[in-house]
Amino acid sequence: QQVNSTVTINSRDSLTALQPRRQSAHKGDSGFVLVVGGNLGMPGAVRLSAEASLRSGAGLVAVACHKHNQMIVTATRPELMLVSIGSKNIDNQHKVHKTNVVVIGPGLGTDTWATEQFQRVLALNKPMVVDADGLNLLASNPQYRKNWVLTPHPGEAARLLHCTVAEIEQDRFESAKAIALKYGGVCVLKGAGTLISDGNNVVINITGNSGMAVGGMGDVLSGIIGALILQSTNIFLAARYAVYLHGRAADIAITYGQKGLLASDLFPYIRQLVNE
Ligand code: NPW
Ligand code: AMP
Ligand code: MG
Repeated sequence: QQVNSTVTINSRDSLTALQPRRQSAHKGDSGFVLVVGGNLGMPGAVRLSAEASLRSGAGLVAVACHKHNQMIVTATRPELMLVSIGSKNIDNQHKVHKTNVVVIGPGLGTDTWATEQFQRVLALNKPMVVDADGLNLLASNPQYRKNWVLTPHPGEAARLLHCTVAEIEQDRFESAKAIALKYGGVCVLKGAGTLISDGNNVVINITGNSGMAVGGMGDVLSGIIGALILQSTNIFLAARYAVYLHGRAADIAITYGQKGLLASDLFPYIRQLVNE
């Protein structure tokens, strides 16, 4: 039964997921992603996610991170803006209000600052990608929404379903479905053969390789999904195409073999693929 309900992602999906950019387009047309995370010790996670959104075609990307990390994030990628959610500054409030999609979780941590960021993002009521520590916070305070994509690896999935990693891995199809049904939206259950489920359908991705088993790789995926939600009318399709593209970029990037691949090595290929 599981095999019958499984379909693979093929290149036709890509054509419907991405609209071509109009010749007269301006940056506002391509959409605005806000990436929230980057607690102390983890500026890289939010930096990788934010660049992934830019490289996937977002017109504007802003980061909300711990104030100690703000300089490193923008100094290493000056195209990124900084915002502070909840600040009373009018210009800042305007930027947060204009955001089309929020990615929350990369390097967020689970301390008081992180919890506050998470609550503020939920109150914005925007389409969201919830990854990493955003999922850990969600697991301890479960909520149901239709307009989010949750991107757990098996460890995070086990926290979301309050079970063991072995139980998740024993039936990944049912686990992906159960997360989407419990929390709403779309679940991307990561790992070799990532599964994407909207609670009814489960789709298996066929791209990617073990070179991706390296820190930062999931952070890049969250940014790609954020940008593709902007460019698609359907979060399920956006998630499927983002997972496909992420794995395909890694397949192209392993010219010298799987060991030693970096998450940031994917950026040129992500850009190539969104334009194909
Ligand atoms: P183990 O170790 O195998 O026993 P966590 P994280 C399990 C940020 N990062 N299959 C694993 O089990 C992230 O964004 C920052 C099975 C362990 O128990 C997060 O905010 C980076 N089990 C934060 O760090 C780069 C698996 O889950 C636990 C599994 C923590 O995220 C790195 C580990 O997961 C990172 O992205 C699998 N496939 N994968 C930066 N440069 O700033 C994991 N587990 O505790 O959620 O830790 O994923 O590293
Ligand atoms: P994270 O654990 O959040 O950093 O996410 C890791 C990313 O790399 C996910 O998109 C995984 O699906 C992918 N990944 C990790 N290991 C493999 C593997 N052996 N084969 C294919 N994809 C992998
Ligand atoms: Mg991760």
